[in-house]
Amino acid sequence: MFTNKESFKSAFLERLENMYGKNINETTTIEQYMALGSLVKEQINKNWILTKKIYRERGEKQVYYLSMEFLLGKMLGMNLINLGIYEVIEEGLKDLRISLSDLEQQEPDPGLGNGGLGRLAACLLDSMASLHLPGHGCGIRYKYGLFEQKIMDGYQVELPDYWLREGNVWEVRRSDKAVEVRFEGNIWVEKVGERLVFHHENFESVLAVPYDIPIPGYKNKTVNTLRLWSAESAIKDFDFQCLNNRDYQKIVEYKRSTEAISEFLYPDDSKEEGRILRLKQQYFLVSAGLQSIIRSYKKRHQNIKDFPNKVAIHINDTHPVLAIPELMRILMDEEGLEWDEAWSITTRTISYTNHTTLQEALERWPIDMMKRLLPRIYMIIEEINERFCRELWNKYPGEWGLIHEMAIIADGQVKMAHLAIVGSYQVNGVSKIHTEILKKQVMKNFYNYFPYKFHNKTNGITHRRWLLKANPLLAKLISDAIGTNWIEHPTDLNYLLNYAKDPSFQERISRVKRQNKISLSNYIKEKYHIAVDPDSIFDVQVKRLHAYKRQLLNVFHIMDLYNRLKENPNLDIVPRTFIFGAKAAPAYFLAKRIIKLINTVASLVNNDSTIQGKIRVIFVENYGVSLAEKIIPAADIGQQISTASKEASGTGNMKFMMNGALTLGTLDGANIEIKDEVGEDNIFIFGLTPQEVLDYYQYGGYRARDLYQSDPRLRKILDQLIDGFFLKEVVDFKFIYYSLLQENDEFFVLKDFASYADAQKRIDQFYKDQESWIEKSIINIAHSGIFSSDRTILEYASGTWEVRPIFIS
Ligand code: 26V
Repeated sequence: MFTNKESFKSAFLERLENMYGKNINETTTIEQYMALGSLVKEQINKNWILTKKIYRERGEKQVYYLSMEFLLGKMLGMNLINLGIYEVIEEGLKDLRISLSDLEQQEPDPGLGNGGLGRLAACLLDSMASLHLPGHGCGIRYKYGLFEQKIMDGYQVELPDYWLREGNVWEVRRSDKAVEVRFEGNIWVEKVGERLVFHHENFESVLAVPYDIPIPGYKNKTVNTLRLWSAESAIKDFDFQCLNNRDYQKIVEYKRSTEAISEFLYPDDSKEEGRILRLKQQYFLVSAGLQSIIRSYKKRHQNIKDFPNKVAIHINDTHPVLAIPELMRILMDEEGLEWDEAWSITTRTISYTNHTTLQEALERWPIDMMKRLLPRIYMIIEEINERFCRELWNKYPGEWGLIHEMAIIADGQVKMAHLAIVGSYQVNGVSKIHTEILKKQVMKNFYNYFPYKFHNKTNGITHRRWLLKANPLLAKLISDAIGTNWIEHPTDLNYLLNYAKDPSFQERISRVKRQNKISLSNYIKEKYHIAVDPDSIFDVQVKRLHAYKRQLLNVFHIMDLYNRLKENPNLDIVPRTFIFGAKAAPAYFLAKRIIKLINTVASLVNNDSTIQGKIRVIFVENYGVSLAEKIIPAADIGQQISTASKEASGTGNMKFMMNGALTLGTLDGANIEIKDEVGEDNIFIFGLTPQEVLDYYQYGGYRARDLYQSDPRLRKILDQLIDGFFLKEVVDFKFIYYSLLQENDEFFVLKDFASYADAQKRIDQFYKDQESWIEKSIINIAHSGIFSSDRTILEYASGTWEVRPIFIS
């Protein structure tokens, strides 16, 4: 380990020479990054090997977190922090006139996820390793992550994200651990004695090759593994030589189609029906993952019947739900167990977390597609369904309607959420309100039938990335005040309450925030050539673009503010900088029009000198983990303004509060729990309650048009969308206009507008009293510890997985 900068410097110089045959002066920044990465990786390797050895020898229970998405963020800085050598390396590099942060910038941000669900997976991995828990990730090594977003003429343009261009220093290809995954073909059944034996033939074989990434814990010796699978053809090179032309064509086609499986990440944009490749990806992940889990289990243990005591498998939403029939297949067809035994093992091994109640996001696959692609798996699902429906019939004789509603297979489709509930021992929601909505509404029939399966695990975020790493100035200030214990015990942040009213601490907090705002302003200036005022309120909404997240409400309020400033240039408001960051799924037309609207409003506002720079609107391109780390520490306000009942939890809300921003939010997801922690005076809540929203959906009674008619401010804004107000624009925003007035505003934007504008006004007033504002900010930081993913993981470890820490020494 590099205990001093001298030993690091000589190792670094030597590594540069060995890797590139160059002196340091001749190397490029990317080469320096690669060399540093490889050195750091080497440091991690020792404990990685040790951890694996100890896990093998002790034979204690292991957790596998199956997820189609892991939004890791850059790894160099975090790894250095976890190893406890960030400062030494920084100093050593400084001597060599290299900036560590420049090197950190070289690392591509692996965009292997869409948003909250993928980032949660990454936070949970960090917490498992930091809490000495034997928990591993299992995912797909997409060649292309979520698209890179460019804004051109105000529109989103999508470019491929080829994050592996320069290679990935953190991964190790493990060809020796490759497994075969089979698609299509047909099944024939043979009776051998009393047993039915299932034979799969004419299948298409795909090779799954794992790439392992080490996940080190914070200043401990635990190094867990994230295993990402890559799809390759199962053909060996020499086969090519003895082929005629026709076969050659076929092989090329086969190679192309297998490699396509791990080619790119699907954006969460709707209608997956017909998108056979996505289903292939799901089975690919699950089959490769389970084969490797079972292989490793068998190395450590003799008896397959003990499996649930030694292995917990968690599925991140329904995307990996085929783990249930796949485990059944392996246990029966390969391990020779009977159905009942296999079912008992499976349903004691697999647990599930739901991440959305949006109907359109609940996965369903056409029977035909599944049958053709996964014939044996489909047979097993059919059997699970039949047995489950029979059970239902016993409990609810004659209730056809109910049984039809609860069936796993119905209406020509396989309902993945139903399969997940039936085949797992636990179903988790991600915030209190979300779990209640699952129990009382979306999954109420299942809750009545399996009440003991439903639990809440409010999400969390790793405070090590989102505070210690992202906001070093604040982290230092906190440690100066209360010591460094909070890094391992985040609820210790509570001690900051003692300083909430302390003028000198307030002063320092405010200086840190200002410094972070200046850094972000510099970035914005450099990138967009727009000057923003660090003394203005930084009011931020960064997240995926979805109608239910209501970026529209935010932009309508900006239009209203602008209208009022035009009427009265002396309007007394604190200057505001509205910052947006959002990717829209490529096929999501409404979302893309909203991006265009934000950018159109931005250029109107930013170029109008008559409003004296009182408001600025910035849309940052290509929002992702790295930008979040820059933006969130600079925020005064974090907007969490989803239609109540729609956001399962939100995790951005937690990142903002932890960085001292106040939440402007609805009573939705984890906002409710944030409010309960900080108290009503330290958060800006507005809008309909979840119950009110649900009641409107159930009983009707909302007419958006009435609001358009009765509220002149709203009428003006809506008219501006279509009356040529945005002069230079060839587009109009009819589509948005109609979604609100013709389609009756599904997400209650107009309904919540007045209350939102009022909350914004309160923010303006409160901000003028800086002392009390900073006090509120400190109170938010002090209460954020409970939202660390350490707490979430401890709840999963004891309440779901029953797994204990293993100390590596
Ligand atoms: C998928 C789709 C696909 C169809 C169109 C609409 C739509 C909307 C959302 C999604 C994503 C569903 C899964 C997801 O990312 N959920 C997020 O999970 C986070 C971690 O639990 C949670 O904090 C967010 O509230 C939740 O939206």
